[in-house]
Amino acid sequence: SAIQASKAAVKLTPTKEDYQKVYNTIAHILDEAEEYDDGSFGPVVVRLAWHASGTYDKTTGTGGSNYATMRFEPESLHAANNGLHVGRELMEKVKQQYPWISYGDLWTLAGVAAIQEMAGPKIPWRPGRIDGVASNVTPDGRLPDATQGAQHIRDIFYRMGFNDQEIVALIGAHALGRCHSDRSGFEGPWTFSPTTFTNDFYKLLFEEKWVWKKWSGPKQLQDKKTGTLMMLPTDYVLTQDKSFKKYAKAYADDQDLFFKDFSAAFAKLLELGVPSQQFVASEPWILQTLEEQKA
Ligand code: HIF
Repeated sequence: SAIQASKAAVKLTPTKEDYQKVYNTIAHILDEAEEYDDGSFGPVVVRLAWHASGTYDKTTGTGGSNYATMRFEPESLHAANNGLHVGRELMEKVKQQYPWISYGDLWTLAGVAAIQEMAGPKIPWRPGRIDGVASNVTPDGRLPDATQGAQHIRDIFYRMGFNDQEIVALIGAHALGRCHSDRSGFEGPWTFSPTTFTNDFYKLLFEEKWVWKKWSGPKQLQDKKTGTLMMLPTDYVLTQDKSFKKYAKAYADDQDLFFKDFSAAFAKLLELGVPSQQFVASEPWILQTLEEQKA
């Protein structure tokens, strides 16, 4: 009928339910990893969401998740982004199914889905990012260098607008995933359960004895007991710097506190660089896990 035809022509604003559908599609894809790494694309997608957001500079208001500039060279080729083509290509499949979503919304939503599906805390999220152009790419050097110390971590994360407590809460995400010698040069996972979100990163940091790995690769630490786990110099600094250590110990002792603080800090990270008037909802949404939707 004419009414149906005109309805089809109207471009409706996607609803929370539409984004929940995208979340669900992403969640299923994360699980289709089989032989890849530890059997999940979750960790690499969390890293994609973070690297898309962590270029933010509060002084100039540039960078952040708004324009999804990692789609363009040279940002896609920045050494810090090595290996993230894996996440970007996975998300391309989702984009084909939901062409109306912006890349910035898609990548950040994927980070949320990955954390929630890997048993992490709920991450409040809302859409509104728009696709930018190649001239919006950020300069190299805005993402952290894992070989450095506390001063560098502060320089990088204060530039984004985070404080010491938020920095330490964020770094607990290294409970997930692993380093790849062909991407960053570093090698190995931080925890024994790299596809489950836990506070094990902090527990291991304090409970294990960490020694420098003897190898030709970049300086990293390994646990003395098994030699199978790793810490980056920037991770180990959380046990050395007085202010960082206080928070890291609190998160080692209290998983609920870590989940609460991580959720707030990661939600903040994902919104960096997005003008508030662009968001379609005044408050971020809580999307449901696949498991919750079964009930
Ligand atoms: Fe990472 N991070 N990150 N990171 N990161 C790597 C991998 C992951 C830093 C360095 C590295 C955060 C902060 C910092 C994840 C998530 C987050 C790797 C290995 C390096 C070198 C890449 C590879 O070889 O594949 C540094 C220096 C950071 C500042 C201290 C965030 C807090 C922890 C912001 C964050 O969320 C995840 C997940 C991975 C695992 C990726 C994978 O493919 O498994």
